[in-house]
Amino acid sequence: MGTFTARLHDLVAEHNELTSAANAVDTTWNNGVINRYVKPILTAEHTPLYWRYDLNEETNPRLLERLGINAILNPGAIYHDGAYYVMARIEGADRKSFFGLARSENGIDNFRFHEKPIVIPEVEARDVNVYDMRITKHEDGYFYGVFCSERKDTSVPASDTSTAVASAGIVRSQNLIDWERLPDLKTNSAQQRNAVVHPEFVDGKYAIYTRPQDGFIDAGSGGGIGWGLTDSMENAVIEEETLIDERRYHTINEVKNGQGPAPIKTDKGWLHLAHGVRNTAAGLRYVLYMMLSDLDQPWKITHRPSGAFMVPRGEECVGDVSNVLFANGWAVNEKNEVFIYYASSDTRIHVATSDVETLLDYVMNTPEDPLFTADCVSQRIDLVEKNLAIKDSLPTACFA
Ligand code: M1P
Repeated sequence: MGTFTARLHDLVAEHNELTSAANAVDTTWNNGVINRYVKPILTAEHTPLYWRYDLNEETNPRLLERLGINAILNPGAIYHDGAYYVMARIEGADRKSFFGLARSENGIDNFRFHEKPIVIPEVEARDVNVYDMRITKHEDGYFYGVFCSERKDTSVPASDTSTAVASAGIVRSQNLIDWERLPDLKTNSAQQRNAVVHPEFVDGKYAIYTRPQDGFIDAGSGGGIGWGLTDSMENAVIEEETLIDERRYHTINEVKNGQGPAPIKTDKGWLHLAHGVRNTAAGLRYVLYMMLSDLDQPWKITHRPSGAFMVPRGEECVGDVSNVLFANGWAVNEKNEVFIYYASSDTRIHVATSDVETLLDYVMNTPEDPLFTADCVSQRIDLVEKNLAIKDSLPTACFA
């Protein structure tokens, strides 16, 4: 077998084995709220070979990879027509990200990409980079995709080649594949990332979760998760942004936070997933947290369980940007099972599963962070004392 044929055979066999492998619940860890899974659902190596290699022996006799993929992360997600879709952020070796739509029948493995990367039409100010799409199925009938469009900041001296401006780019679609570009979201904030369309009209207007940020992209100077209304998505303008979830000193979102996917509607309120960031000696640490907001007034948070809902674990702790969990997509099926698609350390995508009832129990019955260590101790002692009061009815080993 010649070099080309032998290499092609091996590449295809390895790729096929990877993309067809079954996933399974990780039985080494269980907190009762979610199941984690043994394997990531998507890695850079899962992307189609024909997106990376020139498969023509005449032009690529050594079968070298031409356009490498560095990482796959931060997917938007949706359950649609009986299947699970993720709109993955795929980062090429050139550092630019693009979107790829992958579909799975069961939501936990065997994700297959649509034939080509998704084309995001440009607006006049060209996007230098696009990433982190949130997909919302809106009651107006469209799927909206809101993503970060990053451009060079032209107000800084030419010698500054890294300062960027982030805007919320908006697209809409009826089939998740063909997207119509709408003008970027306009707000009074200098920067806008982590924007998400709320699934229903509020007072006859479109509602958008935002992250007001005044400083430059790395400054982390935003105040928290915001909310605003716009008359139209064809020219989305938010005149007034209100903070609905402020950052607080010595919490998991002390440095910054951002709304994850569009919230899930339940009979108890809107379930929210978000990320919170704090600083450590090893750099920023990104974790996930949840909240519940009022059914009729989604901007009013009614429950804030203390601390993190999910933190990086094991191999999730290490990657291109270590110590990061980020989730901007989840999917709910007819059985109210919830599939949380999260990325670890800006490198790979995983799934965690739960269901609406369990998440509501977690959100409504986990106490809030009392913000002072003495109060945290009292909170824990209350729990201990309640358990000690029923000690005789439980196995002795519970109190070891
Ligand atoms: O590197 C971690 C994350 O950093 C940014 O998140 P945020 O918008 O909250 O600052 C984004 O670049 C995100 O894509 C990335 O995962």
